[in-house]
Amino acid sequence: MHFRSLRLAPGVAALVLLAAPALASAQALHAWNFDDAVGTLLPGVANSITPAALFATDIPGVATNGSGALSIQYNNIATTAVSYAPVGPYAPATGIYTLTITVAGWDLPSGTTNLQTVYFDLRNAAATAASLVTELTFLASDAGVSVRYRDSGSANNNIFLTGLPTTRSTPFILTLTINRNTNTFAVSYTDGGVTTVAIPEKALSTGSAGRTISHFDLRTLGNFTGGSFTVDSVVLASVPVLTPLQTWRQSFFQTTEPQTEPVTGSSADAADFDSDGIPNLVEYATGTNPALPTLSPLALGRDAEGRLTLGFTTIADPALTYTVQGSVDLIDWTTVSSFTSATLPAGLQLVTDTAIPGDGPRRFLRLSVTR
Ligand SMILES: [Ca+2]
Ligand SMILES: [Ca+2]
Repeated sequence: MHFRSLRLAPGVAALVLLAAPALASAQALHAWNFDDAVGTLLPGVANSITPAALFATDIPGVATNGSGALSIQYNNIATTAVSYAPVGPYAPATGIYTLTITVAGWDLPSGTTNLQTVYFDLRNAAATAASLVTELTFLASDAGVSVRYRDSGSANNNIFLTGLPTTRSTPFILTLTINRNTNTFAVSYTDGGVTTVAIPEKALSTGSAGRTISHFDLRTLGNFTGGSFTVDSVVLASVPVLTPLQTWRQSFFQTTEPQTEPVTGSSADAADFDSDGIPNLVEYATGTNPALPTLSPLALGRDAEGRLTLGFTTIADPALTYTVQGSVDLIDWTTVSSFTSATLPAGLQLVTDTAIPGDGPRRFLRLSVTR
């Protein structure tokens, strides 16, 4: 723990008390890494692999990590009975997850009579069309390749991203983010180093809400010949849900975790990055900018009886405890008031000292913020 005192005005000081945090980091749940240099070519040969074949066992040169299974189809799954291998003990009823698919390229023959598609989808255990949670489709047509997003088994929810060439040999990275806390999803893609949000956060269909994602499937729909689809990797990962403080720290310091040693590290709670005398955690707790010199967040005053008052703004983060303490010698401190946003709604607070005037020649108040 570190202590840091801040003198704001005669008789007033602010203090921040720090505790070491223990926070989770991002975790890859399942990763299918294709171990050849350019990715695994999925040749456009009609029905070359039997339905429900697994990458790990049926396609040479493909490796998988983790206990999950990736199912691949080459023929029309819509008319074929398929048994899916489960993606391990994976039941994301809550939390945020990303599915990142790195495609090395493709060569999908266009045609209007038999549209060529490659599907990525996440399904629940039942693996029925109505249980689709999300679905991403590369669709080859005369107009080029589209990426189609669908959040249910219904074709009515299609949203198309058009303009991709029918043939390409440069990486295309597609990321699907599923937020099970809010039952929403979003899609972005990275092409040539530029990331574009294709679908901002959008509600999952009612047919998928509350369902368990337990299967991942990559397949082509329609037997195309003379083309190919090349995949580098498929990674399913959980994304930690940031606390309000982590979100704040990320926005100002590009990191979710505080630097702990030395205490002067720019993102440390007790650090004063902008040298305005206010520690970062106090800047956060009182709503000021830690990267811009700020006037004191504390306003000292007196009430009608002559007691000291301390005014300051609090934020709605229940993890914070605000404590006002008083002292006559800056050595021994007693608590005047202690509260959280659960006991006192966020906003302007005015704390009145418990000491009566005339107790001594000097009186100090300070604000302590802990988390
Ligand atoms: Ca500061
Ligand atoms: Ca500041």
